[in-house]
Amino acid sequence: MAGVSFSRFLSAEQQAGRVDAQLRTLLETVARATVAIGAQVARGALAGVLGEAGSQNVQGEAQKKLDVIANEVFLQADEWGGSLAGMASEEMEEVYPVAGAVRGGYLLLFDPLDGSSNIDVNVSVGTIFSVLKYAGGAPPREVDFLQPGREQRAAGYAIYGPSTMLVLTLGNGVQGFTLARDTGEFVLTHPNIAVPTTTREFAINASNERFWEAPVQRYVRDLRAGKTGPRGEDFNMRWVASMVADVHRILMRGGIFLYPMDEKCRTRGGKLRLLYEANPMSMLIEQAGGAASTGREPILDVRPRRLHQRIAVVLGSRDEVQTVLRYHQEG
Ligand code: P6P
Repeated sequence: MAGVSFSRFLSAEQQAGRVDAQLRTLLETVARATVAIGAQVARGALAGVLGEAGSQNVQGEAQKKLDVIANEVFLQADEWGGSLAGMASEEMEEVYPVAGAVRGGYLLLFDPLDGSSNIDVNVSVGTIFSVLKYAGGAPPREVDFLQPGREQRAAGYAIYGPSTMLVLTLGNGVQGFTLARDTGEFVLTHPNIAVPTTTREFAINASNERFWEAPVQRYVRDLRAGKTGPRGEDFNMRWVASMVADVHRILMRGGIFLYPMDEKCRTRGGKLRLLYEANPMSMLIEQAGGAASTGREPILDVRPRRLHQRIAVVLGSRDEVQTVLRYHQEG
């Protein structure tokens, strides 16, 4: 019911048997961590935290100071809640087993600050998270995190935009919460989000066109041809270069997002990371009635081989994703 607090929502989900006490505690801790990260992001240059941290992450990308701060906030917030056995992050090469004897039954994977290259220019960024089950007794190893996306117990993101929102799925639809800054509480404002089945809006980094595979080149060429082309309709384009912002727009009004395989990123397996970007976003999109594919198979069915594995992503309005798959089948 719109208007209820995040805690009240989780209490109802626990009573309905969709979350247990450990997962509820974990999600409440994650929500609090995103409020803290959002507060740092909102301070921008005033906090002296913009710019480069002078270090690189496991991807070889320059870390922004806020990347590092956001990662620390998540680690500290979630380590002692008693729900986790371990964590993994875009910003950490190895998995992070939770210290201490009290290990919980879940694994938390996250991109603490997705789209961080946008921070210095004050464009929306976000935090993406994914929750997997862990039944082992020993400290978890990388192999314990390598579960197909369909195994996720929860997935979501926070978007730090004009408002801060938390969007979450527990496998029973998608719910959107807006941060009430006066109370610091997330309030249910977008219950049961549904992605429109069709769209006239696509999101892709068009500067990579010459590197795309032929089916994607043909697909985007036909979109750009508009009414005079084979689609017979005009299309609009958006590219925020912040996956959270582009996916949030699609959840709100439909659309298709593509970061396809291209010759530039082929040797790395793609641009976006499977475990803590593509999988959580794909679960959200599927739970909202959309589709998410590598271009050849559902993303959530991919069996991960490495922690920081990358993958091609085509997700959004169901009918439009099916159209892209048809272009791939035509070769
Ligand atoms: P490009 C941000 O770095 C990110 O991982 C996603 O959030 C975003 O969709 C993509 O990369 C942007 O990539 O090549 O357009 O800068």
